[in-house]
Amino acid sequence: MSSQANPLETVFLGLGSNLEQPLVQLARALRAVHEIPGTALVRVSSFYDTAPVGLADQPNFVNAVAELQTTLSPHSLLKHLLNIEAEQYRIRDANTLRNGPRTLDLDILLFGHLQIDEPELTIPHPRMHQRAFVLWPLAEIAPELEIPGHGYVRELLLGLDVSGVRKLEGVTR
Ligand code: PH2
Ligand code: MG
Ligand code: MG
Repeated sequence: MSSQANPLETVFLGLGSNLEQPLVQLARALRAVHEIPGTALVRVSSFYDTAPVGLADQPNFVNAVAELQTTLSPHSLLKHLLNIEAEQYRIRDANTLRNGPRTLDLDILLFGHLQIDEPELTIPHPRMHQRAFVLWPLAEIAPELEIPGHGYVRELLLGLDVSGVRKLEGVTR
Protein backbone atom coordinates (compact mmCIF):
# COMPACT_ATOMS: atom_id res chain seq x y z
CA MET A 1 0.00 0.00 0.00
CA SER A 2 1.36 3.43 -0.92
CA SER A 3 1.91 5.89 1.90
CA GLN A 4 0.32 8.48 -0.40
CA ALA A 5 -3.03 6.66 -0.25
CA ASN A 6 -4.06 8.15 3.08
CA PRO A 7 -4.79 11.75 4.03
CA LEU A 8 -2.49 13.58 6.43
CA GLU A 9 -3.54 12.73 9.99
CA THR A 10 -2.56 14.25 13.31
CA VAL A 11 -1.25 11.68 15.76
CA PHE A 12 -0.34 11.99 19.43
CA LEU A 13 2.38 9.65 20.60
CA GLY A 14 3.34 8.73 24.16
CA LEU A 15 7.02 8.06 24.92
CA GLY A 16 8.40 6.41 28.03
CA SER A 17 11.63 4.87 29.33
CA ASN A 18 13.01 3.80 32.69
CA LEU A 19 16.12 1.80 31.73
CA GLU A 20 19.53 2.53 30.20
CA GLN A 21 19.61 6.35 30.27
CA PRO A 22 15.95 7.26 29.73
CA LEU A 23 16.69 10.80 28.50
CA VAL A 24 19.01 9.45 25.83
CA GLN A 25 16.44 6.79 24.85
CA LEU A 26 13.72 9.41 24.35
CA ALA A 27 15.94 11.80 22.39
CA ARG A 28 17.05 8.98 20.12
CA ALA A 29 13.48 7.73 19.63
CA LEU A 30 12.31 11.21 18.62
CA ARG A 31 14.97 11.38 15.92
CA ALA A 32 13.92 7.94 14.67
CA VAL A 33 10.23 8.90 14.62
CA HIS A 34 11.08 11.93 12.49
CA GLU A 35 12.76 9.52 10.00
CA ILE A 36 9.63 7.37 9.54
CA PRO A 37 8.46 7.68 5.91
CA GLY A 38 5.51 9.99 5.40
CA THR A 39 5.77 11.20 8.98
CA ALA A 40 6.88 14.45 10.59
CA LEU A 41 7.37 15.47 14.18
CA VAL A 42 5.36 18.65 14.78
CA ARG A 43 5.68 19.31 18.52
CA VAL A 44 7.28 17.64 21.53
CA SER A 45 6.39 18.22 25.17
CA SER A 46 8.87 18.75 27.96
CA PHE A 47 10.34 15.64 29.50
CA TYR A 48 8.82 14.55 32.83
CA ASP A 49 10.15 12.48 35.69
CA THR A 50 7.26 10.20 36.72
CA ALA A 51 6.65 7.67 39.46
CA PRO A 52 5.94 4.20 38.06
CA VAL A 53 2.27 3.31 37.63
CA GLY A 54 0.97 -0.27 37.74
CA LEU A 55 4.11 -1.92 39.11
CA ALA A 56 5.68 0.08 41.92
CA ASP A 57 9.05 -1.64 42.35
CA GLN A 58 10.97 -0.22 39.40
CA PRO A 59 12.85 3.00 38.57
CA ASN A 60 11.02 6.23 37.83
CA PHE A 61 10.20 6.83 34.18
CA VAL A 62 10.95 9.69 31.88
CA ASN A 63 7.79 10.43 29.87
CA ALA A 64 6.91 12.84 27.08
CA VAL A 65 4.33 13.15 24.33
CA ALA A 66 4.73 14.24 20.72
CA GLU A 67 2.43 15.46 17.99
CA LEU A 68 3.06 13.94 14.56
CA GLN A 69 1.61 14.29 11.13
CA THR A 70 1.54 11.18 9.00
CA THR A 71 0.18 9.77 5.78
CA LEU A 72 0.67 6.23 7.09
CA SER A 73 -2.17 4.01 8.24
CA PRO A 74 -2.39 3.31 12.00
CA HIS A 75 -1.09 -0.24 11.52
CA SER A 76 1.80 0.87 9.35
CA LEU A 77 2.76 3.56 11.88
CA LEU A 78 2.53 0.96 14.67
CA LYS A 79 4.89 -1.34 12.77
CA HIS A 80 7.48 1.44 12.49
CA LEU A 81 7.14 2.28 16.19
CA LEU A 82 7.62 -1.36 17.21
CA ASN A 83 10.75 -1.44 15.02
CA ILE A 84 12.15 1.63 16.78
CA GLU A 85 11.44 0.03 20.17
CA ALA A 86 13.27 -3.12 19.04
CA GLU A 87 16.22 -1.10 17.69
CA GLN A 88 16.53 0.40 21.17
CA TYR A 89 16.60 -3.06 22.77
CA ARG A 90 13.04 -3.18 24.03
CA ILE A 91 12.55 -6.78 25.10
CA ARG A 92 9.15 -8.42 24.63
CA ASP A 93 9.14 -12.07 25.64
CA ALA A 94 7.31 -14.52 27.90
CA ASN A 95 9.24 -13.26 30.95
CA THR A 96 8.42 -9.60 30.33
CA LEU A 97 6.39 -8.11 33.17
CA ARG A 98 3.24 -6.25 32.26
CA ASN A 99 3.80 -2.59 33.18
CA GLY A 100 7.41 -3.50 33.96
CA PRO A 101 10.67 -1.67 33.21
CA ARG A 102 11.59 -0.95 29.58
CA THR A 103 14.23 0.88 27.56
CA LEU A 104 11.56 2.40 25.32
CA ASP A 105 7.78 2.43 25.00
CA LEU A 106 6.13 4.20 22.08
CA ASP A 107 2.33 4.26 22.27
CA ILE A 108 -0.11 5.69 19.73
CA LEU A 109 -2.42 7.71 21.99
CA LEU A 110 -4.69 9.31 19.38
CA PHE A 111 -4.85 8.99 15.61
CA GLY A 112 -7.03 11.77 14.17
CA HIS A 113 -10.57 11.03 15.31
CA LEU A 114 -10.20 7.33 14.65
CA GLN A 115 -11.41 4.71 17.10
CA ILE A 116 -9.91 1.24 16.72
CA ASP A 117 -10.53 -1.72 19.02
CA GLU A 118 -8.34 -4.65 18.04
CA PRO A 119 -6.14 -6.91 20.17
CA GLU A 120 -2.90 -5.45 18.80
CA LEU A 121 -4.06 -1.84 18.52
CA THR A 122 -6.58 0.13 20.55
CA ILE A 123 -7.07 3.82 19.77
CA PRO A 124 -7.57 5.99 21.77
CA HIS A 125 -5.02 4.29 24.02
CA PRO A 126 -7.23 2.49 26.57
CA ARG A 127 -5.59 3.88 29.72
CA MET A 128 -4.40 7.31 28.63
CA HIS A 129 -7.33 9.14 30.25
CA GLN A 130 -6.34 7.74 33.68
CA ARG A 131 -2.65 8.51 33.49
CA ALA A 132 -1.23 11.82 34.69
CA PHE A 133 2.14 10.95 33.08
CA VAL A 134 0.32 11.08 29.70
CA LEU A 135 -2.24 13.85 30.29
CA TRP A 136 0.09 16.38 31.87
CA PRO A 137 2.53 16.51 28.93
CA LEU A 138 -0.43 16.32 26.55
CA ALA A 139 -2.05 19.34 28.22
CA GLU A 140 1.25 21.19 27.70
CA ILE A 141 1.26 20.80 23.90
CA ALA A 142 -2.49 20.43 23.18
CA PRO A 143 -4.55 21.97 25.98
CA GLU A 144 -7.82 21.97 23.99
CA LEU A 145 -7.57 18.33 23.00
CA GLU A 146 -10.52 16.00 23.53
CA ILE A 147 -10.16 12.24 23.99
CA PRO A 148 -13.08 10.62 22.18
CA GLY A 149 -15.35 8.91 24.69
CA HIS A 150 -13.64 10.44 27.74
CA GLY A 151 -13.52 14.23 27.58
CA TYR A 152 -11.09 17.11 27.52
CA VAL A 153 -7.48 16.51 28.56
CA ARG A 154 -7.44 19.54 30.84
CA GLU A 155 -10.63 18.49 32.65
CA LEU A 156 -9.55 14.85 32.98
CA LEU A 157 -6.30 16.01 34.53
CA LEU A 158 -8.19 17.86 37.28
CA GLY A 159 -9.47 14.51 38.57
CA LEU A 160 -6.06 12.82 38.74
CA ASP A 161 -3.32 12.62 41.35
CA VAL A 162 -0.39 14.41 39.72
CA SER A 163 1.94 14.18 42.72
CA GLY A 164 4.20 11.61 40.98
CA VAL A 165 4.77 13.78 37.90
CA ARG A 166 7.52 16.42 37.80
CA LYS A 167 8.58 18.46 34.79
CA LEU A 168 12.32 18.18 34.13
CA GLU A 169 13.58 21.75 33.85
CA GLY A 170 16.64 22.57 31.80
CA VAL A 171 16.63 19.37 29.71
CA THR A 172 17.27 19.92 26.01
CA ARG A 173 15.29 17.59 23.83
N1 PH2 B 1 4.17 2.79 31.36
C1 PH2 B 1 3.57 1.66 31.70
C2 PH2 B 1 3.31 1.29 33.08
N2 PH2 B 1 3.63 2.29 34.03
N3 PH2 B 1 4.49 4.38 34.64
C3 PH2 B 1 5.04 5.55 34.26
N4 PH2 B 1 5.32 6.45 35.18
N5 PH2 B 1 5.33 5.84 32.96
C4 PH2 B 1 5.08 4.94 31.97
O1 PH2 B 1 5.35 5.24 30.77
C5 PH2 B 1 4.48 3.71 32.31
C6 PH2 B 1 4.21 3.45 33.68
C7 PH2 B 1 3.15 0.71 30.66
O2 PH2 B 1 3.35 1.13 29.41
MG1 MG C 1 3.45 0.24 24.51
MG1 MG D 1 2.65 2.09 27.43
